[in-house]
Amino acid sequence: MVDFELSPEQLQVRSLARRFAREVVLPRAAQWDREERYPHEEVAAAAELGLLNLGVPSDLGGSGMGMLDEAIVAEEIGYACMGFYTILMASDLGITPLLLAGTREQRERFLRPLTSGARLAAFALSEPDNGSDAAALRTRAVLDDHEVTLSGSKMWISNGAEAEWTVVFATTDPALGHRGVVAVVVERGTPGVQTRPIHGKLGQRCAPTAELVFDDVRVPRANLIGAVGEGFSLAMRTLDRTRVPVAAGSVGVAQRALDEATSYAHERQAFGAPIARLQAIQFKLADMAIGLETARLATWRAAWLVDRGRPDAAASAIAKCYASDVAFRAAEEALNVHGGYGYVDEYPVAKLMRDVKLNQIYEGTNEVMRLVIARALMR
Ligand code: COS
Repeated sequence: MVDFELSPEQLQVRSLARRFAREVVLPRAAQWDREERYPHEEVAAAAELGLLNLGVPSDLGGSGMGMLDEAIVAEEIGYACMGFYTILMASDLGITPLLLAGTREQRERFLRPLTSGARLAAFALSEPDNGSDAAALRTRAVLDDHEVTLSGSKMWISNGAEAEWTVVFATTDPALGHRGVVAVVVERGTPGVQTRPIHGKLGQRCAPTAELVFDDVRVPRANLIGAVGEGFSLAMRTLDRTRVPVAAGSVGVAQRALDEATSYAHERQAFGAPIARLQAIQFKLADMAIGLETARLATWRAAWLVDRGRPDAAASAIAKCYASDVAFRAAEEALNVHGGYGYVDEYPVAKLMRDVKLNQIYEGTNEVMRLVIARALMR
């Protein structure tokens, strides 16, 4: 059965997230962007409302949201500020490997503490020399009976310096390819970990990004998540899920672009009337609406599959790729509707475009998404 009606609980979640996004996040987002400032107080406020670490199950003190619920929240937050979205949802990316493969003891130890206050997790897969070819990672993990020793470095890590702990993917032997990969939790403050903030990003400037350098970092073997050699498939299974909220955040940006463009088109006069009367503008708005509606459908379907226990790599990749392409195009068209005003900070559309560019790149580039989709077709 197909049902497009949200449940009363989902409508409640949406209205909570919408109010927070529009009253707290949206009015401050431009300033955070200008100052490249991490919004401590607002992240704490989101945590207070239960909008952080959405996937932590209720038996561990969390919200225990399903993927469609997460998508609903992600869309609302993405509407207000994609950088703020990344702070919140990169934490859900960090907790997902534990949800999938953590033992009861590991979940208690790492997930429960995240439910009090503004505590973040992070996920470290990419490296300075390895992004799309994730199986070629070079960070080394040497295992003995009691400890794992890590050396190497991880790049582009959202929340890397702020997180309470980070799931780090490393190899026990590069010659084993993906079969040598392990996933291990590294807590903040562990000796030998250096964090280097990355500055100068085009967009999402309130979301902190770091390089993490590991110099003979020793953690208990009890921090290994899942079996030795299964780290790569754990990373892939994680991303099959977390690409859905990326799609949803993109849908939020597409909706915002359409709203901003529509409102400006009514306000701006040219040739003796509001430009909203011009078919050239109307067609742009109509194309944005087509993209928005279809991207939301693809996103909700991918979320629905996750919630049914049937996460689908291709469905998530289609949603993430399509929604982020639609959102980038919508932001660009919103800028075109604004003309010269769209190109400066006075209106929010330039920031929408700068911010959403990253959605086409992170959690797997849209080229990798097409690879995932094509491989599913060839099977
Ligand atoms: N779920 C579970 N297992 C998966 C999987 C998935 N979605 N995708 C692949 N695997 C498993 C395969 O089954 C295979 O295991 P076996 O050999 O035991 O069968 C193994 O992983 C290797 O798969 P594959 O050969 O397809 O891997 P590739 O090295 O060709 O890499 C891509 C595949 C490119 C899709 C992968 O490297 C990728 O997703 N890269 C992008 C990484 C990314 O998103 N980075 C962003 C970091 S977070 S901001």
